[in-house]
Amino acid sequence: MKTAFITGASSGFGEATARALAKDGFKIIALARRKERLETLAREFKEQIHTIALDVRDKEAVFEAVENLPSEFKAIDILVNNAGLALETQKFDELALEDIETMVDTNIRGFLYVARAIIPLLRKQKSAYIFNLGSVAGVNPYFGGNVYCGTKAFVRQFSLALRNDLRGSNIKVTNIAPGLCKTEFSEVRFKGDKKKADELYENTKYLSAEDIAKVICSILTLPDHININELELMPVTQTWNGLFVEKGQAL
Ligand code: NDP
Ligand code: 8X3
Repeated sequence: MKTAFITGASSGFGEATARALAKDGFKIIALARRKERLETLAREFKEQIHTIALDVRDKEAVFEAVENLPSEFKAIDILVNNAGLALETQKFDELALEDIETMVDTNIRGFLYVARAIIPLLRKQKSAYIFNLGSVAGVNPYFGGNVYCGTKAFVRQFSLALRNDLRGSNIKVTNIAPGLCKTEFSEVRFKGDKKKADELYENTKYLSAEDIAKVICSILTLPDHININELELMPVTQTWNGLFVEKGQAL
């Protein structure tokens, strides 16, 4: 039985991927801060799931949890490094310092702590897989995206560069870069303003968390010699906005 370590497993992509892989017979290590949410998963999948309630920004806690994994969960085949968030859509110079720090500390530092703690375990396997959750925001610099776009550009470039370091190891790495997808993401971004979050998804078709889980599961069925470096996906309703030109600006 293979084992997947999934961060952000209490909601959205992480939870959907945990469910999909558990249904496919994987053992799951499900990590997030909200213990109650993880316990719901654990009740459903019983001994197939080990839960870890912690904040990925807590370096010591991340390394300690990985060090103290139960022996039956120590052989990790798949890492889904997914926990992350965006906060607000203000201009960078209006953004609260605390929000800037939370995004950088979660999407970059916490993400790296998890990768650094898990990769030595993946190296012990005959073959293994890392899925990093990037975003279309990593290549599309949209208005109000500033720090979030930067963190996802980091995830993208790190994912590609990591492939070099893992040369010869049979560990694959894919940067998954989704577009508009309805999860808790926008509610978190707008700090609980559900109305504002829902407006984004009104009268259009968006991706679902289950769509992302399907993409991850289908990549896992590909022949061993194929590495998908990056996979960008959007709903068919979403396209790019083009470059912006300011009219009437005095120069
Ligand atoms: P959700 O808000 O639904 O899920 C985010 C998950 O991350 C939750 O399980 C949350 O759990 C966890 N998380 C957040 N901060 C921390 C932390 N400090 N420590 C541990 N866990 C944390 O969002 P999505 O599922 O949509 O997002 C998952 C990833 O995909 C993110 O990296 C996001 O940036 C990215 N993404 C999302 C898109 C979208 O449109 N939804 C599109 C492209 C990329 P808890 O609060 O319990 O800790
Ligand atoms: C989430 C998608 O376009 O809101 O990464 O940044 S977007």
